[in-house]
Amino acid sequence: MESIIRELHEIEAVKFGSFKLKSGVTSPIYIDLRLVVSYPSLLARLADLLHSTAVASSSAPFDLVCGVPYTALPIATAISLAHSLPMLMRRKEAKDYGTARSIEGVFSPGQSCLIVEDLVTSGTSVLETASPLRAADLRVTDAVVVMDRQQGGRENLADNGIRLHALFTLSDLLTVLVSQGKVSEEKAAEVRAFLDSNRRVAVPTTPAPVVNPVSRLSYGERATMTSNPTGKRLFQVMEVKQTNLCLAADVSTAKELLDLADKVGPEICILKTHVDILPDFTSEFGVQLRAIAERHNFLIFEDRKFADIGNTVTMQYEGGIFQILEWADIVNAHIISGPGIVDGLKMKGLPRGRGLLLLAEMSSAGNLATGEYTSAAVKIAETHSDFVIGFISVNPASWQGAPATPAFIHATPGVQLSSGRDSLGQRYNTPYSVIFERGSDIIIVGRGIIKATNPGEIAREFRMQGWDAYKARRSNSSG
Ligand code: 5BU
Repeated sequence: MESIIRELHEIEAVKFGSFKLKSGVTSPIYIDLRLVVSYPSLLARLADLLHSTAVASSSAPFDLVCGVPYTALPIATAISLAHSLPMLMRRKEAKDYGTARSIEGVFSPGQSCLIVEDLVTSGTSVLETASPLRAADLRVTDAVVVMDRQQGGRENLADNGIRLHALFTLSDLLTVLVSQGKVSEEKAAEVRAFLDSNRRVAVPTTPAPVVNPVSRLSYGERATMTSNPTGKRLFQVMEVKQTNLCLAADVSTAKELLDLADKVGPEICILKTHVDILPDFTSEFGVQLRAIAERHNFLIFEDRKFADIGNTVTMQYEGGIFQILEWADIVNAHIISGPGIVDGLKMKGLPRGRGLLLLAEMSSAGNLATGEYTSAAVKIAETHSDFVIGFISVNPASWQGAPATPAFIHATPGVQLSSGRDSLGQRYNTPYSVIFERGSDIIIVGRGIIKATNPGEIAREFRMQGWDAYKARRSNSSG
């Protein structure tokens, strides 16, 4: 330990000054392990020590190793090479092309994965890497780091079922540097005083897991609570097919859409369309899509986002080129124009047994559907619960004042295998976050699936993640 600390000091990886950490805390000391890539023999020794520390303190061997991006990636690679331990890489940003995976590498469910990190303050970065690994059914029980800053990381990780192993602590570092005459007693005292006043840096708050009666109920049980035939059928399809995945089929032609519907059909409960983007739309489209929907037992949702007065939307729903009423089981509407829009759509839709989703929240950055607007959507839904089957929501667990009843379903767009954004304001959460933490029922996934080389395969992964999160939510709330 002493020689490693000396070397880190020699390469100027230990810096004194005033540094703002990721946790927001300002620290008088900063350890910059990114420099280590320039010193291969030091990198190799660090990797070796980290590996032996983790293996010595763990009861079972690890199948895989995964570094927290970015600083720990070369360290994890060095461990992987030296110990023939296969590596995984977690993507930091959501990718909207290629495979759209959040974890790169080969693994099977149930394998154990050691997390490697440079240093730990609150433990947030380790948890951010553990989360998608766990969502992929990997076992994450141990993390090994070069330095524990002794600011709550160990405790925060333990609270999340992860044991922390460190080569040394910040106190060790100070002791060694003082004894070697590299740092004055005064400087060390200043850092120790900082440590004493920042003993527990909290993990930034993530939405609290949902523990309410809705989350205990199965989709099947909720099917019995709604009077709308489409709402009932939707819950039943979800229960029978074990899927809470809705595909946003935003492809460029009707032909492509129908091909995709057939491929992904087995994995989904709903296929969502934007019919006005299809240049080759013909009146046959609805019939063809309904035949595929019947074959694979899913519902069709035209994401039309009606927004006009009641009288106009009756014509837009039924008429024009698209004749949406003929083929879409579900449509949605903004409530900006007031409850008359629901009356108008209901006049046409209810006799046909169709259902309506109200836009209570949106996924895009800076949208205005928040607070009282969201509560107003719930009130309108309640007065029209024969036709309104639920909401487009993003964070229903946090709804204050007017929480919706279990008869209503929540569908959430902005879902990818890792959280992030696109370049035009779309914001992404993971299936686990949407279903377990935010209390929604359906994940709506577009580019996360359609841009993948094998949409059927990636849809299965989304389905499994969404379903696992639903099962986890139910067992979490039944205790
Ligand atoms: P994406 O490719 O997964 O970002 O596609 C999301 C889809 O959901 C796309 O069809 C949007 O039109 C739709 N969407 C959305 O992203 N956000 C919203 O608030 C609503 C719909 Br409402």
